[in-house]
Amino acid sequence: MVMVSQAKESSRNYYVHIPFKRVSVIGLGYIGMPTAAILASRGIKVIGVDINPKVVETINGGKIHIIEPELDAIVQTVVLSGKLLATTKPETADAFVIAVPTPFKEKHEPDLSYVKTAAQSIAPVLEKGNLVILESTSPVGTTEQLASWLAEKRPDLQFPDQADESADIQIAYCPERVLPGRILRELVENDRVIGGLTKRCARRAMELYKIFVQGECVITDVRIAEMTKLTENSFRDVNIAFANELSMICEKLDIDVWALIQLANRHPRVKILQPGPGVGGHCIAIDPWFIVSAVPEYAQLIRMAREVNDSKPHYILTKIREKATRFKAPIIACLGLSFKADIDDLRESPSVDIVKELIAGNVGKLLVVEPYIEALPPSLNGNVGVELVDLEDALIQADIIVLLVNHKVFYDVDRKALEGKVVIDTRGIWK
Ligand code: SAJ
Repeated sequence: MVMVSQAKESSRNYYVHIPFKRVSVIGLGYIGMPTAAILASRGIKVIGVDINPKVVETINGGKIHIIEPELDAIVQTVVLSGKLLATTKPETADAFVIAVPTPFKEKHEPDLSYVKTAAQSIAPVLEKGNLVILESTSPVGTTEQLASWLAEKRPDLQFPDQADESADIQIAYCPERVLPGRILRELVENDRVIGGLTKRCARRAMELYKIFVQGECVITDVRIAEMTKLTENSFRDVNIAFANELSMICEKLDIDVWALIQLANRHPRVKILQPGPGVGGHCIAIDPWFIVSAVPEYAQLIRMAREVNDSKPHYILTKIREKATRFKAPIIACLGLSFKADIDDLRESPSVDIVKELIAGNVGKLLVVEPYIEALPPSLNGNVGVELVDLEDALIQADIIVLLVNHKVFYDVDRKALEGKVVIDTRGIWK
Protein backbone atom coordinates (compact mmCIF):
# COMPACT_ATOMS: atom_id res chain seq x y z
CA MET A 1 0.00 0.00 0.00
CA VAL A 2 1.30 3.44 -0.89
CA MET A 3 1.61 5.91 1.96
CA VAL A 4 -1.27 8.31 1.97
CA SER A 5 -1.71 11.45 3.95
CA GLN A 6 -4.57 11.84 6.35
CA ALA A 7 -6.02 14.72 4.34
CA LYS A 8 -6.27 12.66 1.14
CA GLU A 9 -7.68 9.70 3.00
CA SER A 10 -10.44 11.56 4.77
CA SER A 11 -12.13 12.40 1.47
CA ARG A 12 -12.81 8.72 0.71
CA ASN A 13 -15.79 7.08 2.32
CA TYR A 14 -15.89 3.31 2.34
CA TYR A 15 -18.04 3.07 5.42
CA VAL A 16 -20.25 5.00 7.77
CA HIS A 17 -18.33 6.75 10.51
CA ILE A 18 -19.10 5.18 13.86
CA PRO A 19 -17.72 6.90 16.94
CA PHE A 20 -15.81 4.83 19.48
CA LYS A 21 -17.83 4.66 22.68
CA ARG A 22 -16.15 1.71 24.39
CA VAL A 23 -12.54 0.73 23.89
CA SER A 24 -10.86 -2.25 25.49
CA VAL A 25 -7.13 -2.26 26.19
CA ILE A 26 -5.68 -5.74 26.59
CA GLY A 27 -2.56 -5.81 28.78
CA LEU A 28 -2.22 -3.07 31.39
CA GLY A 29 1.55 -2.72 31.50
CA TYR A 30 3.87 0.16 30.70
CA ILE A 31 2.08 0.84 27.41
CA GLY A 32 -1.47 -0.47 27.91
CA MET A 33 -1.95 1.31 31.23
CA PRO A 34 -1.11 4.84 30.01
CA THR A 35 -2.98 4.24 26.74
CA ALA A 36 -6.10 3.17 28.64
CA ALA A 37 -5.80 6.17 30.95
CA ILE A 38 -5.36 8.69 28.18
CA LEU A 39 -8.30 7.32 26.15
CA ALA A 40 -10.46 7.43 29.28
CA SER A 41 -9.32 11.00 29.94
CA ARG A 42 -10.74 11.91 26.53
CA GLY A 43 -14.19 10.73 27.59
CA ILE A 44 -14.12 7.21 26.11
CA LYS A 45 -15.38 4.36 28.30
CA VAL A 46 -12.33 2.14 28.64
CA ILE A 47 -12.30 -1.48 29.74
CA GLY A 48 -8.77 -2.41 30.74
CA VAL A 49 -8.05 -6.13 30.74
CA ASP A 50 -5.16 -7.82 32.50
CA ILE A 51 -4.61 -11.45 33.45
CA ASN A 52 -3.12 -10.36 36.79
CA PRO A 53 -5.93 -9.87 39.36
CA LYS A 54 -3.62 -7.81 41.58
CA VAL A 55 -3.05 -5.30 38.78
CA VAL A 56 -6.80 -5.12 38.15
CA GLU A 57 -7.50 -4.55 41.83
CA THR A 58 -4.85 -1.83 42.09
CA ILE A 59 -6.23 0.04 39.08
CA ASN A 60 -9.84 -0.22 40.21
CA GLY A 61 -8.67 1.25 43.51
CA GLY A 62 -7.54 4.31 41.50
CA LYS A 63 -3.86 3.45 41.87
CA ILE A 64 -1.10 2.24 39.55
CA HIS A 65 1.43 -0.57 39.73
CA ILE A 66 4.17 1.19 37.76
CA ILE A 67 6.07 4.44 38.16
CA GLU A 68 5.50 6.92 35.39
CA PRO A 69 5.33 10.68 35.88
CA GLU A 70 1.75 12.06 36.11
CA LEU A 71 0.10 8.72 35.39
CA ASP A 72 -1.14 8.20 38.94
CA ALA A 73 -3.17 11.42 38.94
CA ILE A 74 -4.85 10.65 35.60
CA VAL A 75 -5.69 7.09 36.62
CA GLN A 76 -7.20 8.25 39.87
CA THR A 77 -9.41 10.75 38.03
CA VAL A 78 -10.63 8.39 35.29
CA VAL A 79 -11.31 5.53 37.70
CA LEU A 80 -13.25 7.84 40.02
CA SER A 81 -15.30 9.22 37.12
CA GLY A 82 -16.12 5.66 36.02
CA LYS A 83 -14.42 6.07 32.63
CA LEU A 84 -11.80 3.40 33.29
CA LEU A 85 -12.65 -0.01 34.63
CA ALA A 86 -10.19 -2.88 34.89
CA THR A 87 -11.15 -6.54 34.66
CA THR A 88 -9.52 -9.92 34.10
CA LYS A 89 -12.03 -11.01 31.45
CA PRO A 90 -12.58 -9.25 28.11
CA GLU A 91 -15.97 -7.68 27.46
CA THR A 92 -17.56 -6.37 24.29
CA ALA A 93 -16.21 -3.07 22.95
CA ASP A 94 -15.99 -1.10 19.70
CA ALA A 95 -12.24 -1.46 19.56
CA PHE A 96 -9.57 -3.63 21.16
CA VAL A 97 -6.02 -2.41 21.60
CA ILE A 98 -3.60 -5.25 22.36
CA ALA A 99 -0.49 -4.20 24.31
CA VAL A 100 0.91 -7.43 25.69
CA PRO A 101 4.58 -8.45 25.98
CA THR A 102 6.44 -10.07 23.10
CA PRO A 103 9.59 -11.46 24.71
CA PHE A 104 11.93 -13.94 23.06
CA LYS A 105 12.37 -17.61 23.75
CA GLU A 106 15.59 -19.58 23.69
CA LYS A 107 17.89 -18.81 20.76
CA HIS A 108 16.30 -15.36 20.52
CA GLU A 109 13.19 -16.62 18.72
CA PRO A 110 10.17 -14.35 19.27
CA ASP A 111 7.59 -15.62 21.75
CA LEU A 112 4.13 -14.68 20.47
CA SER A 113 2.23 -16.68 23.08
CA TYR A 114 0.91 -13.56 24.86
CA VAL A 115 -0.45 -12.18 21.58
CA LYS A 116 -2.05 -15.53 20.83
CA THR A 117 -3.63 -15.72 24.29
CA ALA A 118 -4.89 -12.15 23.94
CA ALA A 119 -6.40 -12.98 20.54
CA GLN A 120 -8.07 -16.08 21.90
CA SER A 121 -9.46 -14.17 24.86
CA ILE A 122 -11.07 -11.40 22.81
CA ALA A 123 -12.32 -13.65 19.97
CA PRO A 124 -15.51 -14.76 21.81
CA VAL A 125 -16.62 -11.16 22.46
CA LEU A 126 -15.85 -9.77 18.98
CA GLU A 127 -18.79 -8.22 17.15
CA LYS A 128 -19.34 -7.06 13.58
CA GLY A 129 -17.77 -3.63 13.07
CA ASN A 130 -15.07 -4.08 15.70
CA LEU A 131 -11.54 -2.82 15.27
CA VAL A 132 -8.58 -4.80 16.63
CA ILE A 133 -5.20 -3.07 16.90
CA LEU A 134 -1.95 -4.74 17.84
CA GLU A 135 0.54 -2.39 19.51
CA SER A 136 3.03 -4.93 20.87
CA THR A 137 6.44 -4.87 19.20
CA SER A 138 6.20 -7.82 16.85
CA PRO A 139 8.10 -9.67 14.16
CA VAL A 140 6.99 -9.02 10.61
CA GLY A 141 3.90 -11.14 9.85
CA THR A 142 2.44 -11.12 13.37
CA THR A 143 -0.63 -9.02 12.53
CA GLU A 144 -1.54 -11.43 9.72
CA GLN A 145 -1.06 -14.25 12.23
CA LEU A 146 -3.26 -12.43 14.73
CA ALA A 147 -6.00 -12.20 12.11
CA SER A 148 -5.84 -15.93 11.49
CA TRP A 149 -5.98 -16.74 15.22
CA LEU A 150 -9.12 -14.61 15.48
CA ALA A 151 -10.63 -16.13 12.34
CA GLU A 152 -10.05 -19.67 13.65
CA LYS A 153 -12.11 -18.88 16.74
CA ARG A 154 -14.80 -16.89 14.90
CA PRO A 155 -15.72 -18.61 11.64
CA ASP A 156 -19.00 -16.67 11.73
CA LEU A 157 -17.19 -13.37 11.09
CA GLN A 158 -15.45 -12.15 7.94
CA PHE A 159 -11.83 -11.01 8.38
CA PRO A 160 -9.84 -8.73 6.05
CA ASP A 161 -7.93 -11.57 4.37
CA GLN A 162 -11.26 -13.18 3.44
CA ALA A 163 -13.38 -10.14 2.62
CA ASP A 164 -10.90 -7.32 2.02
CA GLU A 165 -12.57 -3.90 2.46
CA SER A 166 -15.97 -5.36 3.35
CA ALA A 167 -14.70 -7.43 6.29
CA ASP A 168 -16.70 -7.48 9.54
CA ILE A 169 -13.59 -6.94 11.64
CA GLN A 170 -10.90 -4.35 10.95
CA ILE A 171 -7.35 -5.21 11.96
CA ALA A 172 -4.35 -2.90 12.20
CA TYR A 173 -0.86 -2.70 13.63
CA CYS A 174 0.27 0.48 15.33
CA PRO A 175 3.51 0.20 17.29
CA GLU A 176 3.92 2.09 20.52
CA ARG A 177 6.97 4.36 20.41
CA VAL A 178 6.93 6.12 23.75
CA LEU A 179 9.94 6.58 25.97
CA PRO A 180 9.57 5.34 29.54
CA GLY A 181 9.67 8.38 31.81
CA ARG A 182 7.98 10.56 29.15
CA ILE A 183 5.14 8.25 28.19
CA LEU A 184 2.14 10.53 28.68
CA ARG A 185 3.71 13.35 26.72
CA GLU A 186 5.00 11.14 23.92
CA LEU A 187 1.67 9.26 23.62
CA VAL A 188 0.08 12.54 22.62
CA GLU A 189 2.92 14.26 20.77
CA ASN A 190 4.66 11.48 18.82
CA ASP A 191 3.70 10.64 15.25
CA ARG A 192 2.08 7.22 14.84
CA VAL A 193 2.69 4.72 12.08
CA ILE A 194 -0.50 2.80 11.38
CA GLY A 195 -0.47 -0.32 9.24
CA GLY A 196 -3.79 -1.76 8.16
CA LEU A 197 -4.52 -5.19 6.76
CA THR A 198 -6.59 -3.11 4.34
CA LYS A 199 -6.81 0.63 3.81
CA ARG A 200 -10.12 0.66 5.59
CA CYS A 201 -8.55 -1.03 8.62
CA ALA A 202 -5.82 1.61 8.74
CA ARG A 203 -8.27 4.48 8.43
CA ARG A 204 -10.47 3.09 11.18
CA ALA A 205 -7.43 2.75 13.44
CA MET A 206 -6.40 6.28 12.60
CA GLU A 207 -9.80 7.51 13.80
CA LEU A 208 -9.11 5.91 17.15
CA TYR A 209 -5.64 7.41 17.53
CA LYS A 210 -6.90 10.83 16.49
CA ILE A 211 -8.86 10.88 19.76
CA PHE A 212 -5.65 11.61 21.66
CA VAL A 213 -2.69 11.85 19.27
CA GLN A 214 -1.58 15.34 18.27
CA GLY A 215 1.35 14.06 16.22
CA GLU A 216 0.77 12.97 12.64
CA CYS A 217 -0.82 9.56 12.02
CA VAL A 218 0.75 8.04 8.93
CA ILE A 219 -0.89 5.14 7.18
CA THR A 220 0.98 2.23 5.61
CA ASP A 221 0.66 -1.56 5.38
CA VAL A 222 1.09 -3.86 8.37
CA ARG A 223 4.43 -5.33 7.37
CA ILE A 224 6.06 -1.94 6.97
CA ALA A 225 4.52 -0.81 10.26
CA GLU A 226 5.88 -3.89 12.05
CA MET A 227 9.32 -3.42 10.52
CA THR A 228 9.33 0.32 11.30
CA LYS A 229 9.20 -0.40 15.00
CA LEU A 230 11.96 -3.01 14.81
CA THR A 231 14.06 -0.66 12.70
CA GLU A 232 13.75 2.24 15.15
CA ASN A 233 14.95 0.18 18.08
CA SER A 234 17.68 -1.57 16.09
CA PHE A 235 18.95 1.80 14.91
CA ARG A 236 19.28 2.89 18.53
CA ASP A 237 20.87 -0.39 19.57
CA VAL A 238 23.49 -0.18 16.83
CA ASN A 239 24.31 3.38 17.83
CA ILE A 240 24.60 2.53 21.53
CA ALA A 241 26.82 -0.42 20.58
CA PHE A 242 29.09 2.01 18.78
CA ALA A 243 29.38 4.11 21.95
CA ASN A 244 29.95 1.01 24.10
CA GLU A 245 32.60 -0.33 21.76
CA LEU A 246 34.32 3.06 21.76
CA SER A 247 34.34 3.09 25.56
CA MET A 248 36.22 -0.21 25.67
CA ILE A 249 38.66 0.87 22.95
CA CYS A 250 39.28 4.18 24.74
CA GLU A 251 40.00 2.51 28.04
CA LYS A 252 42.75 0.48 26.37
CA LEU A 253 44.14 3.63 24.77
CA ASP A 254 43.89 5.59 28.04
CA ILE A 255 41.45 8.11 26.62
CA ASP A 256 38.43 9.62 28.40
CA VAL A 257 35.60 8.37 26.18
CA TRP A 258 33.11 10.98 27.37
CA ALA A 259 35.45 13.84 26.57
CA LEU A 260 36.11 12.22 23.20
CA ILE A 261 32.40 11.89 22.38
CA GLN A 262 31.73 15.49 23.35
CA LEU A 263 34.40 16.65 20.96
CA ALA A 264 33.40 14.33 18.12
CA ASN A 265 29.79 15.45 18.49
CA ARG A 266 30.82 18.99 17.66
CA HIS A 267 30.95 17.80 14.06
CA PRO A 268 27.64 18.80 12.47
CA ARG A 269 26.90 15.28 11.22
CA VAL A 270 28.16 13.23 14.17
CA LYS A 271 25.88 12.35 17.10
CA ILE A 272 27.40 9.57 19.16
CA LEU A 273 25.26 8.20 22.00
CA GLN A 274 26.49 7.48 25.52
CA PRO A 275 28.29 4.37 26.73
CA GLY A 276 26.91 2.59 29.77
CA PRO A 277 26.96 -0.77 31.55
CA GLY A 278 24.96 -2.38 28.74
CA VAL A 279 21.54 -2.05 27.16
CA GLY A 280 18.47 -2.96 29.15
CA GLY A 281 14.71 -2.67 29.06
CA HIS A 282 12.11 -4.69 27.31
CA CYS A 283 12.60 -3.11 23.90
CA ILE A 284 16.03 -2.29 22.60
CA ALA A 285 17.70 -5.38 24.10
CA ILE A 286 15.08 -7.62 22.46
CA ASP A 287 13.53 -6.18 19.32
CA PRO A 288 16.63 -6.34 17.09
CA TRP A 289 16.61 -10.12 17.56
CA PHE A 290 13.23 -10.22 15.77
CA ILE A 291 15.02 -9.01 12.65
CA VAL A 292 18.03 -11.28 13.20
CA SER A 293 15.89 -14.37 13.68
CA ALA A 294 13.85 -13.58 10.55
CA VAL A 295 16.79 -12.93 8.21
CA PRO A 296 19.96 -14.16 9.96
CA GLU A 297 22.05 -14.29 6.79
CA TYR A 298 21.82 -10.52 6.24
CA ALA A 299 21.27 -9.08 9.73
CA GLN A 300 24.97 -9.11 10.54
CA LEU A 301 25.51 -5.60 11.86
CA ILE A 302 22.31 -5.76 13.92
CA ARG A 303 23.39 -9.04 15.49
CA MET A 304 26.89 -7.75 16.19
CA ALA A 305 25.50 -4.64 17.90
CA ARG A 306 23.40 -6.86 20.15
CA GLU A 307 26.47 -8.90 21.00
CA VAL A 308 28.58 -5.82 21.77
CA ASN A 309 25.89 -4.40 24.03
CA ASP A 310 25.35 -7.75 25.73
CA SER A 311 29.07 -8.05 26.38
CA LYS A 312 29.30 -4.73 28.21
CA PRO A 313 28.03 -5.96 31.62
CA HIS A 314 30.73 -8.69 31.56
CA TYR A 315 33.33 -6.07 30.79
CA ILE A 316 32.22 -3.99 33.80
CA LEU A 317 32.12 -7.10 35.97
CA THR A 318 35.70 -7.98 35.11
CA LYS A 319 36.71 -4.47 36.10
CA ILE A 320 34.92 -4.69 39.46
CA ARG A 321 36.43 -8.12 40.20
CA GLU A 322 39.87 -6.84 39.37
CA LYS A 323 39.53 -3.84 41.72
CA ALA A 324 38.03 -6.02 44.44
CA THR A 325 41.17 -8.16 44.62
CA ARG A 326 42.93 -5.14 46.16
CA PHE A 327 40.82 -5.49 49.30
CA LYS A 328 40.69 -8.26 51.88
CA ALA A 329 36.94 -8.01 52.45
CA PRO A 330 35.73 -5.54 49.87
CA ILE A 331 32.51 -3.61 50.34
CA ILE A 332 31.05 -2.72 46.98
CA ALA A 333 28.30 -0.17 46.48
CA CYS A 334 26.24 -0.58 43.31
CA LEU A 335 24.34 2.60 42.53
CA GLY A 336 21.21 1.97 40.47
CA LEU A 337 19.39 -1.18 39.43
CA SER A 338 16.80 0.06 36.91
CA PHE A 339 17.57 -0.33 33.23
CA LYS A 340 17.91 3.42 32.81
CA ALA A 341 17.69 6.69 34.68
CA ASP A 342 14.79 7.81 36.83
CA ILE A 343 12.41 4.92 36.32
CA ASP A 344 11.60 1.89 38.49
CA ASP A 345 11.72 -0.65 35.64
CA LEU A 346 14.22 -3.43 36.29
CA ARG A 347 13.37 -5.50 33.20
CA GLU A 348 16.42 -6.79 31.33
CA SER A 349 18.54 -4.43 33.40
CA PRO A 350 22.30 -4.86 32.96
CA SER A 351 22.73 -3.50 36.49
CA VAL A 352 20.66 -6.33 37.95
CA ASP A 353 22.76 -8.83 35.98
CA ILE A 354 25.96 -7.28 37.28
CA VAL A 355 24.78 -7.47 40.90
CA LYS A 356 23.59 -11.06 40.37
CA GLU A 357 27.01 -12.06 39.06
CA LEU A 358 28.79 -10.30 41.92
CA ILE A 359 26.63 -12.26 44.38
CA ALA A 360 27.26 -15.53 42.55
CA GLY A 361 31.01 -14.89 42.48
CA ASN A 362 31.05 -13.95 46.16
CA VAL A 363 33.12 -10.92 45.24
CA GLY A 364 32.44 -8.96 48.42
CA LYS A 365 29.75 -7.40 50.56
CA LEU A 366 27.26 -5.65 48.29
CA LEU A 367 25.35 -2.47 49.09
CA VAL A 368 22.69 -1.73 46.51
CA VAL A 369 21.23 1.76 46.18
CA GLU A 370 18.05 2.12 44.13
CA PRO A 371 15.86 5.07 45.10
CA TYR A 372 12.97 3.89 42.90
CA ILE A 373 12.29 0.58 44.68
CA GLU A 374 11.42 -0.36 48.24
CA ALA A 375 12.79 -3.91 48.30
CA LEU A 376 15.30 -5.85 46.27
CA PRO A 377 13.78 -7.83 43.39
CA PRO A 378 13.24 -11.57 44.04
CA SER A 379 16.25 -12.44 41.87
CA LEU A 380 18.56 -10.62 44.32
CA ASN A 381 16.63 -10.79 47.56
CA GLY A 382 17.47 -13.24 50.32
CA ASN A 383 21.13 -13.58 49.37
CA VAL A 384 23.65 -13.25 52.14
CA GLY A 385 25.96 -10.29 51.70
CA VAL A 386 23.64 -8.05 49.69
CA GLU A 387 21.35 -5.36 51.02
CA LEU A 388 19.37 -2.39 49.78
CA VAL A 389 20.66 0.71 51.55
CA ASP A 390 20.35 4.44 51.13
CA LEU A 391 22.88 6.44 49.21
CA GLU A 392 24.50 8.04 52.22
CA ASP A 393 25.18 4.70 53.95
CA ALA A 394 26.60 3.22 50.79
CA LEU A 395 28.97 6.12 50.25
CA ILE A 396 30.25 5.93 53.81
CA GLN A 397 30.74 2.17 53.96
CA ALA A 398 31.93 1.19 50.49
CA ASP A 399 35.50 0.62 49.33
CA ILE A 400 34.40 0.41 45.71
CA ILE A 401 31.59 2.52 44.26
CA VAL A 402 30.09 1.38 40.99
CA LEU A 403 27.77 3.89 39.35
CA LEU A 404 25.43 1.85 37.15
CA VAL A 405 22.46 4.13 36.50
CA ASN A 406 22.53 7.88 35.95
CA HIS A 407 19.61 8.69 38.26
CA LYS A 408 19.32 12.43 38.92
CA VAL A 409 20.12 12.02 42.64
CA PHE A 410 23.48 10.47 41.84
CA TYR A 411 24.68 13.56 39.94
CA ASP A 412 24.56 15.53 43.18
CA VAL A 413 26.85 13.21 45.13
CA ASP A 414 29.40 15.28 47.00
CA ARG A 415 32.67 14.49 45.24
CA LYS A 416 34.41 14.57 48.63
CA ALA A 417 32.44 11.42 49.56
CA LEU A 418 34.21 9.64 46.70
CA GLU A 419 37.69 10.55 47.81
CA GLY A 420 39.87 7.59 48.74
CA LYS A 421 37.42 5.12 47.17
CA VAL A 422 37.72 3.12 44.01
CA VAL A 423 35.14 4.60 41.64
CA ILE A 424 33.82 2.83 38.56
CA ASP A 425 31.53 5.31 36.84
CA THR A 426 29.93 3.39 33.96
CA ARG A 427 27.87 6.40 32.83
CA GLY A 428 30.50 9.12 33.01
CA ILE A 429 28.47 11.43 35.26
CA TRP A 430 31.17 12.23 37.82
CA LYS A 431 33.63 13.81 35.45
N1 SAJ B 1 21.32 3.65 26.66
C1 SAJ B 1 22.69 3.82 26.66
N2 SAJ B 1 23.20 4.90 26.03
C2 SAJ B 1 22.42 5.82 25.41
C3 SAJ B 1 21.04 5.64 25.39
C4 SAJ B 1 20.51 4.54 26.03
O1 SAJ B 1 23.43 3.02 27.23
O2 SAJ B 1 22.98 6.79 24.88
C5 SAJ B 1 20.72 2.48 27.32
C6 SAJ B 1 19.81 2.82 28.48
O3 SAJ B 1 20.53 3.02 29.66
C7 SAJ B 1 18.93 1.61 28.53
C8 SAJ B 1 18.80 1.21 27.07
O4 SAJ B 1 19.88 1.83 26.41
O5 SAJ B 1 19.53 0.56 29.24
C9 SAJ B 1 17.51 1.60 26.41
O6 SAJ B 1 17.13 2.89 26.79
P1 SAJ B 1 16.52 3.95 25.76
O7 SAJ B 1 16.25 5.19 26.48
O8 SAJ B 1 17.40 4.06 24.56
O9 SAJ B 1 15.22 3.25 25.22
P2 SAJ B 1 13.93 2.57 25.91
O10 SAJ B 1 14.13 1.11 25.90
O11 SAJ B 1 13.55 3.21 27.20
O12 SAJ B 1 12.82 3.00 24.86
C10 SAJ B 1 13.00 2.65 23.49
C11 SAJ B 1 12.68 3.90 22.65
N3 SAJ B 1 13.09 3.67 21.26
C12 SAJ B 1 13.89 4.51 20.61
O13 SAJ B 1 14.34 5.52 21.12
C13 SAJ B 1 14.17 4.19 19.19
C14 SAJ B 1 11.19 4.21 22.74
O14 SAJ B 1 10.85 5.27 21.87
C15 SAJ B 1 10.38 2.97 22.40
O15 SAJ B 1 8.99 3.22 22.51
C16 SAJ B 1 10.75 1.88 23.38
O16 SAJ B 1 12.14 1.58 23.19
C17 SAJ B 1 9.91 0.64 23.08
O17 SAJ B 1 8.95 0.42 23.85
O18 SAJ B 1 10.15 -0.03 22.09
